[in-house]
Amino acid sequence: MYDIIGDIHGEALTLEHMLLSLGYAEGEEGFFHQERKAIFVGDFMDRGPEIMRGLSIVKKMVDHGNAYAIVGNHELNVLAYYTKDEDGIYLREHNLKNRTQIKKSYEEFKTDNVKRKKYLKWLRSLPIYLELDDFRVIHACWDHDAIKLLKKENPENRLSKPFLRQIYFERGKLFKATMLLLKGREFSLPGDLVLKDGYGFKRTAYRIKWWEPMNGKSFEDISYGNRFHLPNYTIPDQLCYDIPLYPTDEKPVFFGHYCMNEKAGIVRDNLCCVDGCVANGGSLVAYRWNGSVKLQQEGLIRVERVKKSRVL
Ligand SMILES: [Mn+2]
Repeated sequence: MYDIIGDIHGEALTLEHMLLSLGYAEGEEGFFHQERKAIFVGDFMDRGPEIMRGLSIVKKMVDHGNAYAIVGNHELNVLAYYTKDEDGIYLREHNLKNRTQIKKSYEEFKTDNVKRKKYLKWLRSLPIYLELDDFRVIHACWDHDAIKLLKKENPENRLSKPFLRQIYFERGKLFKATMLLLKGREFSLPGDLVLKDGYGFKRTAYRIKWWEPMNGKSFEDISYGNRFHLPNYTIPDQLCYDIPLYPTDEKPVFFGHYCMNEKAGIVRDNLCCVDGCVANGGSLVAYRWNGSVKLQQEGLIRVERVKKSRVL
């Protein structure tokens, strides 16, 4: 049986707390459970206070067969930041915006080059999506077409150096598919609709539910995981388009990414978001899978953020 655990973002103490509350014990080879395995939905990097320690806990579990882990968009960004193309140019430009985004990871990494290399290598070895007999796991959005394309073009299912170089060079279909899986679906706002987020920045697109059609809905209805409100009026027909919806009769999908705070949890009988936004004032969320095809509210576990206290 499995425990699917949401985005960690360097909150190592809270992660330990979660593992203990799920009945895992810590041994010589890291955390383990006699009957269960943990599954991490990605986003180990950035934000939190102990990124490398969080990575170390998860890596140890994966190395000893006690967990699976997939990558999130923050791993993609960090990997692209540190990977050069054939001409020696970084895939993700080292400008102020990109540097700020990975600041916390960068600061920890620069203290230990050996560890940085070890963790980057390990992140490049993790799968992008995970398909088990009974359910599927993806960081942001399970899209059959994108998965199909990746299966064909990247059968290794990893963010390897050659794959990253290829998609950042081409910026084509494969890049788009990877972004869709790791960042989710976004809706581009019409040019005459000016929207500002909580920071006062102009937004041209926002995150939407990838499991619901948009026809007849309002901009707010289809919004999911945005920190700003959208107009509550119906999206004009001419702006609506069909998205391939995840079927209601297929295996459950677990995902993270959306920073849902107390709203994290079961979206639908076969969809569950386990990102409780722990690094941003929320909690760490997990789902205890006990073999039920239909997801159960009782499966959800929430652990409040444990603040790192100073050792006196
Ligand atoms: Mn994410």
